Amino acid sequence: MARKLRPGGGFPAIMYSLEKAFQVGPLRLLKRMNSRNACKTCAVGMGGMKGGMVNEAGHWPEVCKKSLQAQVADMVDALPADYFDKRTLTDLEKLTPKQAEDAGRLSYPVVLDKGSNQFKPITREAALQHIASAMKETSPDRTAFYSSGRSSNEAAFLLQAFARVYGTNNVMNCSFYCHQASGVALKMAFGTGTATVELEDLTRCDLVVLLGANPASNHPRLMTQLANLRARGGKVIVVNPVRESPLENFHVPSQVKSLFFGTKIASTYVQPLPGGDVAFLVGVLKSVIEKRKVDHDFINSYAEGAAEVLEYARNADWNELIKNSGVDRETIENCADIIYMSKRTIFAWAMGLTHHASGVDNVLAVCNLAIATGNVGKPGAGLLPIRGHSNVQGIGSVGVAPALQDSVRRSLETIYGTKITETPGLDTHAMINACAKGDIDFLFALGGNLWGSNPDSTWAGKSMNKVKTIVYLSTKLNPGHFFGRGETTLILPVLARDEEPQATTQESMFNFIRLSEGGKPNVPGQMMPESEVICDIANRVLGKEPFDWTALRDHKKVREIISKTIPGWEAIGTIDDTKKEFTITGRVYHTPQFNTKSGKAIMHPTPLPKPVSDGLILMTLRSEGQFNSVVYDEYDFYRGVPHRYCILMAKEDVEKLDLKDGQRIAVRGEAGRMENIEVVVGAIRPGAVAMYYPEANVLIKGNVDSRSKTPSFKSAPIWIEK
Ligand SMILES: Nc1nc2c(c(=O)[nH]1)N[C@H]1C(S)=C(S)[C@@H](COP(=O)(O)OP(=O)(O)OC[C@H]3O[C@@H](n4cnc5c(=O)[nH]c(N)nc54)[C@H](O)[C@@H]3O)O[C@H]1N2
Ligand SMILES: Nc1nc2c(c(=O)[nH]1)N[C@H]1C(S)=C(S)[C@@H](COP(=O)(O)OP(=O)(O)OC[C@H]3O[C@@H](n4cnc5c(=O)[nH]c(N)nc54)[C@H](O)[C@@H]3O)O[C@H]1N2
Ligand SMILES: [Mo]
Repeated sequence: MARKLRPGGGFPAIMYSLEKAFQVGPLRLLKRMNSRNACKTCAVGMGGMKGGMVNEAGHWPEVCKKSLQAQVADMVDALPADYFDKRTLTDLEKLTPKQAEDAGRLSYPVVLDKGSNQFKPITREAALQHIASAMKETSPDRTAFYSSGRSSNEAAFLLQAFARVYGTNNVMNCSFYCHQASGVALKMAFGTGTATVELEDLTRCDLVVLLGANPASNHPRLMTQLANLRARGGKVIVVNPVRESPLENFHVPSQVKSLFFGTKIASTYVQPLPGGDVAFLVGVLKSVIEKRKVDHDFINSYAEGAAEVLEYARNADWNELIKNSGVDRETIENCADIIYMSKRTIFAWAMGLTHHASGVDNVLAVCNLAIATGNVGKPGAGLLPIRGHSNVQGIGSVGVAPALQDSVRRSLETIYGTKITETPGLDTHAMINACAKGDIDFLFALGGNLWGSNPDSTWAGKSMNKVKTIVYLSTKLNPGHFFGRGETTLILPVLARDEEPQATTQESMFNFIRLSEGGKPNVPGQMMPESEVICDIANRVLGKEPFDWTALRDHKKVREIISKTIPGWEAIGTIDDTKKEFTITGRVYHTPQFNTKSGKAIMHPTPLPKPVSDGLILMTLRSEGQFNSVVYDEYDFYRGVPHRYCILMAKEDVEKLDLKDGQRIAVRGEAGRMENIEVVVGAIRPGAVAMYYPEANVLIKGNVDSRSKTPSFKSAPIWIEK
């Protein structure tokens, strides 16, 4: 059966948006969409003080179906008051991610007591008291604090400051499972861990190299930028083992011609093996060297480490590069031609590069190529990690990470009148390992689905079950609340940031700080602002001396402290008066002056990774109908995959294994097995297969990159069993 692959965007996107609008009322939705709040979905950064449908360059209207989807999800009715009375824990464990999401908004606190099989409503006072007692009963090194990327900078700053004053550096965010490899590599190469370009640079470049990213589903606003680039005669090289049809042809809903006829996006489509990017990029560099097109003026003046990296690429064996990358020499050379002929190239990437044991090398190889071709440190060229959650970058910037910069540590010590421990904090994977060993008594999660984001779900669940008390601050239910439970588990309902009584701020992937003015709650209930919960607990645990935490319920005061503590964030201290959103200083490089000691960019050798399997390699991906572990629709519209329990395979592999399209099989991985999986023949290269995250996490072992500590979610060996 031939799959119906669809181009991206267009009328189906518009129809979907209308359908969503009628679920909650079009006027009510329009009002929310237009409110002055940063978009809740990805980190492209829409909204803020100019209104929800304006982008960072001031362009209106910027609407995206994902943004509508997330908005509608927060506007649905509250969970019924007797929801938990009617369901035991055993019943709740049977919910699919979609059923948990569809249950409604959390609007009252609940607790799962030790040994109980039933969540029960609890008063807010009792819940907060319970949390404070649990923290007082244990020692700080047996506690851990996690944040997802949807919360505000204010709540995130409070969380990490509280954890540190309490006495631990076990503070981490979802980044360890996301873009950590980008942060590590960019820091090694340029001295800062974020994008070197701003949104406007995408309007100035003539080539985008898009590696391991599926923006049609995950960052739809970027598709407009890519379509505009093609319209002005520029090129797009896509590097992706899956032929994502919207990356070939996209119908931009806000552009009439494109809406009807579509816009070609990829001018070149390269399909490497999963994990083959280092070899591909070294191959491109080798070809640039062989054609004598290295920008020697640039590297002589502005780079270090070039000799070794160029020597390594020059000596690399073509056959090995071809075999390791899975890309033929002609294609590699063709990409090299396009890149050195371009005047201004932006290299953009997402999880296809970071979710590997060689994640940091992947990103370093991108940096090397950008430096060798002089494509960084000037307008319209540079490096662009396409970030995940809408405020994941801000949450890291304000200190929700195990390691604090020395200057930040010293500022915190002065402000809070206490010495901050120097015991190194745990990364996310190490923290779950510590749970497995029984070393963690108290775990606090500001949003997210920590259980669902882990590799080896069975291990993650068993490990978390050993924790004495786990606290979730959440807006909606997800299976992580049930499988990622501790001996005692508390779920506190919180307001989404466009429902908050006070303004909050967010940071986009372009280092731009936005102000969100907040709003009214969508449903009646006991939801609290995240910052208020944190201040209340801090007050109960640490008392009023030497520092009064209740005073920090005022976000303006928190912003004042952030402005004095976090480098480059000075302007946030006056944003309430000026209303001026701003770009963090010292991050965007329009001149070749970098943040390293010498001021030069640094190239690093990138050895080829050992292939994980000579059989099938599994990548776990997002479908068109999900946001991370939250599933809105079971069907993956663009790829034509009917439901989430499928494995996408190349025709060649299906024939080789004597399988048939539509056949049900079992899939075995290093950590577990999944039964009754449907084979779907699709546009994926031979040797690579794809399944959906988070369900497929039951298959994968946590093989982490030694530098970023990120699990190899996109290169796991698997075996098919009939
Ligand atoms: N609607 C929506 N938006 C989202 C999210 C969402 O779930 N839904 N999630 C948000 C978050 S937190 C993140 S991090 C981003 C994720 O955004 P993406 O990174 O775009 O998402 P993924 O589906 O994980 O994978 C991206 C692509 O990488 C390719 N790929 C896999 N392995 C390799 C490889 O080895 N090499 C190369 N070159 N490509 C490979 C896959 O085929 C896939 O097309 O999106 C954010 N935005
Ligand atoms: N196999 C595999 N595993 C992966 C990935 C993969 O591609 N493959 N991707 C990884 C990546 S990139 C990431 S970022 C992680 C995601 O990890 P997380 O960020 O931890 O998970 P999410 O699924 O985004 O969290 C969803 C939950 O957040 C809560 N929530 C939503 N909005 C708010 C809010 O405003 N405030 C609060 N307090 N809570 C809110 C809701 O309860 C919702 O159910 O997963 C990682 N795991
Ligand atoms: Mo992410």
